[in-house]
Parts: sequence; C-alpha cells; structure tokens
Amino acid sequence: MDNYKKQIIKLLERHEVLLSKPNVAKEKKYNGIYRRYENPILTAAHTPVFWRYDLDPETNPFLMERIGMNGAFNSGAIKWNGKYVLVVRVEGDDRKSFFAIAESPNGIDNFRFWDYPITLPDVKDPETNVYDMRLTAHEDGWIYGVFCAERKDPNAPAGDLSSATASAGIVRTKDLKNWERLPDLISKSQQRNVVLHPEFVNGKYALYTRPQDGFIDAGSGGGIGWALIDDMTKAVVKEEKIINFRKYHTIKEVKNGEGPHPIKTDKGWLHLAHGVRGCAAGLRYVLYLYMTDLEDPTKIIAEPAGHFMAPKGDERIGDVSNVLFSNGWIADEDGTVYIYYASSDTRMHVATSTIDQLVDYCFNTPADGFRSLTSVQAINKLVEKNLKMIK
Ligand code: BGC
Ligand code: BMA
Repeated sequence: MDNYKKQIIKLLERHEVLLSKPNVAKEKKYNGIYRRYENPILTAAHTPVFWRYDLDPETNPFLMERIGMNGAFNSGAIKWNGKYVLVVRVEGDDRKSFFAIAESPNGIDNFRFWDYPITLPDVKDPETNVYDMRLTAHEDGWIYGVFCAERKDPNAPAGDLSSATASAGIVRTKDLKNWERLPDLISKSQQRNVVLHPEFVNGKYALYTRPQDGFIDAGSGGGIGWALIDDMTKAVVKEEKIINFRKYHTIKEVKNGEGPHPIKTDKGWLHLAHGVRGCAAGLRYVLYLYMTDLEDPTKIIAEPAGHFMAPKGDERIGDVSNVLFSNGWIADEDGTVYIYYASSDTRMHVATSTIDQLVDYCFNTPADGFRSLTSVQAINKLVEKNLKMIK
C-alpha cells in the first residue's frame, strides 16, 4: 500500500476512535438535579474526514485539510426512529454556519454525522447566514425547523459591515431528508430564538418569539414573546405578548430567549431558556428553567431564581467564551430528559435528568425576590427548618 493510502487510513482510524469513545457521567459532580458528562458529544473534529480533506493524491498531494470546520454547537434535537437526532449548527472556518444531522443510538455518545450537510432551499431574499434550529414535531404531522436567518442590514451606513437583521426562517419535513422551505416569519421587529409550540392553541399555531429593536439590542422590548399564527406556510406575527420578561440584576438582564420547545408534563409545560447579562468579560449566557400552565401556556406558574446551568471549567472557553446555549432536548418515554447544550459557540454536550426532577426543581427552588435581602431571607428559612431536623 502506498504511503498516501496509509495516511488516509490513519486519519479515518483516529476519527473512528474519537466517534466511538464512550461517554460517562461525572457522578462526583452530581448536584441532585442533572448529570454532566465527561466528554463533549460533538466537536468540529467529529465532522466527517471527507468534508474537510480532499482524499485525491493528484489534487491534494500534501493531504491537507481543504475546508476547515470551526465548531459544532447549538443543536436542535428530536427522537426519530429510535435514534437521538441532532440538527447541529456547524460553523466552518469561513464563519458560515449550516445545518447537519448527527445521530446517536443512546443519546450520550457515538454521535455520527450523516454523509452530507443539509442544503437549505432559498427564499426570495436569500440570507447570508443560518443558525440555531429548533425542531418541533407538530400535531399537524410535520416536523418544523425554525432557525435564525441573518442578512446584512440594507439600511446600514456605508462602511458599516457589521449591522445585520435577524429573522425566523422556517422549514418543514416528514423524513429529515427532504426539507421544504417556507417563507420567513413576517414580524415588525427583528426575530431570533423563535420556537414552534408542538400543539395547536385555540386552533392556531403558537410561536415563542423574541422581538428585538435591533440585531443585538433588545431595546425597549425584548423578553420571550408569544404569538398565534394562522398559517405556517405564510406565517405572520399579528399580535405578540411578552410572557417571560427581562429584569434588572438577574441572569436575564440584557436578553433572554426560549430554548427548545417546552416539554408537556402533568404539572405544566416545562421550559428551558437562556438568559444573558453584560459584564466586563462581555455577554454571559446561562440556562434557566420555568413552567407555564397546561391550559394557558402563556401563564407562568413557576420560575426558580437564577441559572439552572452556567458555563463551567472547559465550557467557559471557546470561540465566543462564557456561553451556554441550548436549543434542543429530548424527553424519553421513561421520563429521562437529555439536555443538549453547547458551550462557548464551540462544542456540544449532553446533561441528563428526569421530568420529575426538573419539575421538582422548578416548583421548589425559591423564586427570585430581586434583592440581596430576600435571598438571605430564603437561606434563613431553609437553615431554620434544617437545624430543627439535624439538632
Ligand atoms: C452570530 C450568532 C449570535 C448573533 C448575535 C450572529 O452573527 O452568528 O452566534 O448569536 O450574531 O450576537
Ligand atoms: C446568540 C445566539 C447563539 C449564540 C450566542 C452567543 O445570540 O443566537 O447563536 O450561541 O449568541 O454567541
């Protein structure tokens, strides 16, 4: 065998070692709420060798990487034909994001990308960049993907090459292979983090929205919104109300957004969201949970104070440091919840819990009193009760 072939075999073997590495829970760090795992489940290095290398000795005599991958993060998730399937935001070295499917037999390791990334059909006004798809198997029979479609701001002054507009792109599929592109959501404000609720509400589709005045600035509005939509094939936000607000001196002071669609439980809809605050290090993204009423999904019935998960250890560092972001989770029939979260716009991780634990967390973690004093009062109450138990 010639040397070139041997090098290719070595590349593929090393890749296989990475993909098949078993993942185990960090039991020692278990906080009673969820388990983190030792290894990221997906990184740029998990993308197929044949996406990155030209394997032809004629055209690539040095066997160099031709198309570099920069990250694999912010993934939508769905259980599909018994497999744990992610629609991953892959970002190339060229800063363009695209979607690609990776699947695992057990939800915690052995994630493998399908051979080709998803080629999205275009809409009339083609976007520059796409990212952060939320998947919803809707009761209408379609699987929808709602994602952010970003374009250069046509009204930006000459020389400003950074201002952009964000809108919600929409696709649907029945098999995760053929994707039908629908027109982008029409809304008077910019929209990122738009998520389709899985059930009809009053006979209409329901969207969690995140209206913003500008691309980064929430402006006077912001918060997680709610809008009823007549027709997903020409979706228009007519009326929008904020159901989960930003608030001074909380983990969601600057912005917040819905993660994946909420999970239906006996006690209400269980939501996973992200909250953002500004600090000297830049924006800090953390995850939080809240619950809404089963009959009225716009009514908050529980919201624990603070973050549910924040970047820890290696998670803190990456392309955009100090970020945890999640737009995918899977609730299994046995009540296990697989939380797929990304760290620092670089890699994907999984954490596991159960519906019962997450619901208990939501109802029994003290709510925010919004002052240092109220936080101390919450601690005192617990101390008083506990001391009676142990003394
Ligand atoms: C990036 C996103 C980011 C957004 C707002 C986009 O250009 O691709 O990752 O969320 O800007 O900062
Ligand atoms: C956002 C999100 C994510 C990203 C985060 C941090 O606004 O939509 O794409 O993880 O910024 O860069």
